[in-house]
Amino acid sequence: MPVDLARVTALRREIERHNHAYYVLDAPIVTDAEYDRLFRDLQALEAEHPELVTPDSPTQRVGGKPLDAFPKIRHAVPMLSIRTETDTEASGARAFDARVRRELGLGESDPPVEYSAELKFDGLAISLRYEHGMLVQAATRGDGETGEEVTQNIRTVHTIPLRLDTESPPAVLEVRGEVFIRRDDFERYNAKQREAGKPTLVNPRNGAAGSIRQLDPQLAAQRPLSFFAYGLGEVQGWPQPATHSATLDALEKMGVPVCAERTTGPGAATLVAFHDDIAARRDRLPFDIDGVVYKVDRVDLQRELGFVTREPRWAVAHKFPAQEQLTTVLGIEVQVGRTGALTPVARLAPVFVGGVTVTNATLHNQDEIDRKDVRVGDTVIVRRAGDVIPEVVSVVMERRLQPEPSRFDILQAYPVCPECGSHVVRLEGEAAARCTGGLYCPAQRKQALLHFAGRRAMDIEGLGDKLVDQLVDRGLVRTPADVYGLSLDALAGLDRMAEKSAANLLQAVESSKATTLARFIFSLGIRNVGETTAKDLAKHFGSLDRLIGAAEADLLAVRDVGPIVAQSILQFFAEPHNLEVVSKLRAAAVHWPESTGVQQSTGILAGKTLVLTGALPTLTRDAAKDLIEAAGGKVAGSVSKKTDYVVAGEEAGSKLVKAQELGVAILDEAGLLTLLAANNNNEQHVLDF
Ligand code: 5U1
Repeated sequence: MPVDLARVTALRREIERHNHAYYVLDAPIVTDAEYDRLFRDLQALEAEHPELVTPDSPTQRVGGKPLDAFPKIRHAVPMLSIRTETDTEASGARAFDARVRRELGLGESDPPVEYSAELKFDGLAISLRYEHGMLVQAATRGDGETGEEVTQNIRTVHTIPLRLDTESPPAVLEVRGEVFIRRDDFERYNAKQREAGKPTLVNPRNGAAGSIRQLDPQLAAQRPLSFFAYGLGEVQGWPQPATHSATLDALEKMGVPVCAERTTGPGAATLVAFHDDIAARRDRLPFDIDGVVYKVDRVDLQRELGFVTREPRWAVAHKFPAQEQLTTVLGIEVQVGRTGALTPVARLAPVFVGGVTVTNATLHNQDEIDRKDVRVGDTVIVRRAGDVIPEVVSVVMERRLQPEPSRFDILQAYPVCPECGSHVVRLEGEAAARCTGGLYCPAQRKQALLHFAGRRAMDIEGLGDKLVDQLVDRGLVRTPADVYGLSLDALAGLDRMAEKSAANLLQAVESSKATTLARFIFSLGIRNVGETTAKDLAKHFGSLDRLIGAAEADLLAVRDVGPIVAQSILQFFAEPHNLEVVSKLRAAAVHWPESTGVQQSTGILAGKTLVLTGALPTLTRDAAKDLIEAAGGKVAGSVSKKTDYVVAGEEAGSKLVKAQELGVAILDEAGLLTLLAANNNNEQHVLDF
């Protein structure tokens, strides 16, 4: 063999081996860089010696020239369809077994029939023709007799071998199966398309079918298609195994992808168990299926059973309830969540999908409404998979009403919150429109109260979620201000509230009145204002009224406050309902020391960012954080180039490694305390928050 041919052949073998490991086994054995290098070497050699290019070369997977139309192909062996069992319950499997036994003339005392069970993939049926081991042709089913030749597109499917991996290939081997798109590939592809402002695929099934029917193979090559084999067409020169299951095993050995989710066993019990197992795991499978398929395993029995009108008597598709249906959008409303986000919900004409009647489907947010262009009156595809909330997948544009209904805009339809009448805003960079009445809105009540009472906020011990649920559900507390009006009598009627715990709670409520400005600001639950920002704001403004009266420019002057945080603060205090609650809290004697504020922290750690990792010998996380912040420093959650110090304790993990990589200064607890001692000697920064 000439040197170049030997090298080309060796490179192809190696690349195909890596393709199989990567695409079929999902277990790559070389790095992407190494794979790219091999691929480029092969491309270069083929460019130098065009006479060495063969159709089975991995370089031929990238897609050739666009076609005007697909040539028609007559299938040597018709591509049959499969009978569907209409009974979607497990009894459907028993009905199939009973039919098979009757048709084979088996009596009750005869042994059970051996069956093979596999998945019914939701894609496009394809026939692959291998001659002497080489993929020479691929065709769609068409009407079963005649299909369309889609060889170029099929070559771009990486999981389909261009050459069978066997020393003695059959003269002819037609492999039949399904081209489909995995869910993760589908999501990844759509995300990439969205980012590039390009069209997305509606769902994996349409995506697979549309890609194969694409006349431009270069476009098909960009679609993340997969393939599983489930049967044979014409075979010459190959002693086909005696059973269907052994046939699939043999195909798999030749490098043809066959789904691992398959089983073989005796009688209806095997089928029922498989059906139930797959039905329970359907939503966790990496690809969509629309049911399972049962087949008589022995090929001789299959022949004996034969066909009726293009459907074999030896196989049946046992479908699961459809996960997608068409319906109409009767209206679009919003639901206000615990954090104040307004989620648009489509009210739908009732439709049976995924095993239940669906009347609502989430539209997620304004961007999703715009992207799918959903309007009231539209016919839409609604999807319900497992326990996931039903969602509108896409609009059937051909059925849009005329004249066209107008676009739905959340802020226009809901300028104020439907729950509490507070203003609705959409912050820059946020997907959700939100109610600004955080302290007042019934939808946000429980969340707001829990946050308000939290340890790092007003620190009301005993006011946890169970108690908050009861207080809100019984109408005893509507806003955080109501907490200060609770009495022993009111608490006495609550579940699991002994007199002692009621008294303790009231004591905790009383103690919480004396707080700090930073805690109070944090307790308000202003969006994007965490504990550190609350401290920065308290330090900077010194008084609540100065914060409430601050203009955007004043807010932007505060350390680490950017336009988004500033907008959140402005919108919170612009809502009269919130001011009303703040005023009631003050009237209830919630108080804190105020000051004139400081423009710049002067502590020894002013402007420094520290990261804590591992367990410190004496200080808790919270205590260390308090000390650092009191010295003007900031505690961040992750290490970056901007980190000034990492304080590492025992069992410090990846943050310590990262600090070492980036050359960030590392302290232990003693080192931190030494730094802080220097701060304390430097008495100038007495802060009053
Ligand atoms: N898994 C599987 N899907 N599927 C579809 N097997 C299978 N067999 C089919 C079809 C249409 O047809 C044969 C029974 C002819």
